[in-house]
Amino acid sequence: MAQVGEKRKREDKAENGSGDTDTGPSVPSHHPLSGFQLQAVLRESARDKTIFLHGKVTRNAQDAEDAVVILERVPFQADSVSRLLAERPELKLQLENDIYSVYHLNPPPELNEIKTTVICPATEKHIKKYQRQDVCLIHETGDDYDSVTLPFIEAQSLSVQWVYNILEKKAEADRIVHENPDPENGFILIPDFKWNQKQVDDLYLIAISHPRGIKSLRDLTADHLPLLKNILHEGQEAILKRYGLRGNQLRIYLHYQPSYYHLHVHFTALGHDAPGTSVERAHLLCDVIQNLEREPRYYRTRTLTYALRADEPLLKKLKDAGKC
Ligand code: DD3
Repeated sequence: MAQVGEKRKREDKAENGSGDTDTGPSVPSHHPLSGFQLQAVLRESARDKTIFLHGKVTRNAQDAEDAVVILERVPFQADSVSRLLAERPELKLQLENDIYSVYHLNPPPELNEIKTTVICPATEKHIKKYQRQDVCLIHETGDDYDSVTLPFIEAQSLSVQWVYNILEKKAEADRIVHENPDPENGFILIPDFKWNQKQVDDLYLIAISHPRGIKSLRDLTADHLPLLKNILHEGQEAILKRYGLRGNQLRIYLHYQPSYYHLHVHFTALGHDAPGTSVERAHLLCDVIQNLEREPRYYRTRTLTYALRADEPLLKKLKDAGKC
């Protein structure tokens, strides 16, 4: 498995925005999972080797906060596993039959990493997001967007503070892979949270646009072509330079609906089945550019199809308005 040839700087940031009052030494307030108590298993997947947990944590002595904790086994790296095997690791035999045998191998700690994502304090929305749910397909016309979806998005006023922190270099500044600083046609390319950056097989970066106020694919017009082309071409070039993957080894796309309403483009390794690449959600950037070149208001007017979870408030709004 190919590895990322970059030395990664340690991130020693305590980006603890909330509730960090001094409550004395009784509860260690520095550990992000202090006093973790499981509330519920939100979802698990044996295939993906992930589990999503809802828990309570007590980062300060007074009150327990809701947290979502995501645990994920990380991919293997050829060189570290080949070193391990060459060192004659202890193998516990499970079964033997003809030329076949199966063992338990307990790896050393450095090969036993569990990627741990913590969202704390987590809102009811975060907790719901990771619960399994029925989904329902929506065909949203341009008018549906104007009359239902847009007012809904605006009423929600979802925070994209973390995006602004990246754009203003207040967070993750040392992780930036490429920046075009132009306020109108520029962007920042940065590894997505979902990627541990240790192997390019599951490479996942996002390009975040410098201009603010472009909420999603729906807002794009021919005016944004220079920005989109910069993202496509400079993004490919930067990834080739840093990670050695060519443009034809990358899946470059936007989501509709996106999970946050600030224009961003996903770059994932073509060989990796990244989440969110289904036909009802992903729109290839090269197609988006072509469509806008042919029809400047293409995404303002066309019907966009996407799936919503049965419990999503937007689905209820669309149903109430008789749109599905
Ligand atoms: C998010 C969508 C948002 C849980 C999780 C992620 N890449 C991020 C904050 C910083 C980031 C991302 C929401 C939030 Cl795990 C809930 O994503 C982020 N920084 N996707 C990077 N580099």
